[in-house]
Amino acid sequence: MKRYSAFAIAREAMRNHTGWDRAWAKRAPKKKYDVIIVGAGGHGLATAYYLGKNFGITNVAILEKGWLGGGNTGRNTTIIRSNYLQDPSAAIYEKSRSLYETMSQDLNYNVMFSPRGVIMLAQTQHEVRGYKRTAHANALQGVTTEWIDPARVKELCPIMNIDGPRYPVLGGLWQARGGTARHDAVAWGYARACSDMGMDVIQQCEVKGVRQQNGKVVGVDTTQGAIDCDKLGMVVAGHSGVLSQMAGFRLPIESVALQALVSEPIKPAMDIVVMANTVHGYLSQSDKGEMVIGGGTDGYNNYTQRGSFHHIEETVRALVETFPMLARLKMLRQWGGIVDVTGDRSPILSKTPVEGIFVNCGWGTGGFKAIPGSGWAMAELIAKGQSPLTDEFSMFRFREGKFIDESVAAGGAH
Ligand code: FAD
Ligand code: PYC
Repeated sequence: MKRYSAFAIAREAMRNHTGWDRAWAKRAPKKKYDVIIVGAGGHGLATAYYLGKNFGITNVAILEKGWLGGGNTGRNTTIIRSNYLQDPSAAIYEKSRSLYETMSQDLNYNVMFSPRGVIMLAQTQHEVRGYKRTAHANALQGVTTEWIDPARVKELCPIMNIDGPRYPVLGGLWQARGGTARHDAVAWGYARACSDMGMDVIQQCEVKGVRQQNGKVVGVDTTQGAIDCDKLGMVVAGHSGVLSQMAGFRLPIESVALQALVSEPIKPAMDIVVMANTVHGYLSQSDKGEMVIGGGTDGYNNYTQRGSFHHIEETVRALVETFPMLARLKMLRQWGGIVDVTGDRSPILSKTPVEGIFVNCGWGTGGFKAIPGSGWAMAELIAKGQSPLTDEFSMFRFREGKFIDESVAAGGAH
C-alpha cells in the first residue's frame, strides 16, 4: 500500500489522481481463517488491526452485513473523553483516548482528532456531587480532569446561558484533552491498515448462523457461503443479542435507538464540546459549521436506525434554555443508530459459554471514544485468552453481581 504524504498528494495532482490504490481490497471469502470478526464497525476493525499489529495474526476476515462503518460508528456524534468513575473503566477509556492522540500517524490516515476539550455540565446538586467525585477518582487514576465553576464554564463557552431559570449551570467536569474525531475516517483508516496486512474486509456478507462442534466454534454461515474459523469475535453492537442467539447463549443487553441531528452550517460559535445530561442534550460544532446535537435514547427497545420528529422537539427544547441561539437555527438532517445497553452502563469484552467465541458489546451510547482501546484489549483477549484491560468486563459479572456502575459517566442519557 502506498503511503499518504504531502509528496504523494503533489505527485497525484500532477497526474490527475490516477495513481492511488484502492484504500482496501475487495476480496471473496476464503474457506477458512484463524480468526473471523463479525462486524466492520470501529470496534471490529480495531480488533482486527491490533490482532495483526500486536500479535502478528493476519489470517483474519472481518465480515460486514452492510457497508463498513455503516452502523453506529458512522452515525455517532464523535465525542471522545475518558472521565469515567471506576478504575477498570478509566483504564480502558484512557488507553483509548491516548491511542486517539497518535492514531493518524499510526494508521497513516488523517482521522481529524481534535482535542478541543469536553465539559459535562452539572445542573443539579446530584450532578455536582457526581462530577466532583469523578474528578477526585480521575486524579487517583492519572486521568487529567478538573471540576470548574460556572464563571470558567462561561469563559470556555460564551454562547451559553448559565443562569437558566430551571437548570442554572452549577459548574462542570472539564477534560481539556477530550474532543472529537472524524468517525468515518476512523473506520476507513483501520480498514485500509487491515487490508494492507493481508486481512479480508468483506462487505455485504451477513452472518446468519454460527456452527459449533463439541462446544467449540468451527465456523459461520453467511450470505456468501460457509466460512470456517478457529476463533470468532462478535463485535456487532446493537445486534449482539441476535448474534449470541445464533450461538446459543443470551446476553444481558438491551437494544435501543439513539438519535442525533445537525443544524444548518453557521460561522464558528463554539470550539469545545458540551454535554448537559440532566436535560438530555449535548452540543458541538462540526468542521463544516453544523451544530451537532444529540439527546437521550428512545424510551423503548427497538431496532430502528431512523430519526423521529418527537425526538427533535424533545432534544432541542432541552438545550434551548442553556443555548438560546439554537432557537434561530434551521435543522438540516437527523438519523438514528441502534445501541446496546447493559444494566451497569459498562461494556462486555469477554469469553462466552462457547469455546473460541469472544464478544465485544455493551458500549451503549458511548463506544466511539473507546474504539482503539477496545480493539487493543479485545485483540489481546482473543490472541492470549486474557487481557488486564478486559478482566473486569466479563459477561459473567452480572451473574456474580460485580457491576461496574458508570451511570453518571455514561454519555447520552439512557
Ligand atoms: P457498529 O459501528 O454499530 O458496528 C457493528 C457492525 O456490525 C455494523 O456495521 C453492523 O452492520 C454489523 N453487523 C450486525 N449484525 C451483523 C451480522 N449478522 N453479520 C455481519 N455484520 C453484522 N459514542 C461516543 O463515544 N461518543 C459519542 O459522541 C457517541 N454518540 C453517539 C450518537 C449516536 C446517534 C449513536 C447511535 C451512537 C453514539 N455513540 C457515541 C456510541 C457509538 O457510536 C457506539 O458505541 C460505537 O460506534 C459502537 O461501535 P461498534 O463497532 O461496536 O458498532
Ligand atoms: O459517550 O460522550 C459520550 C456521548 C456523547 C453523546 C453520546 N455519547
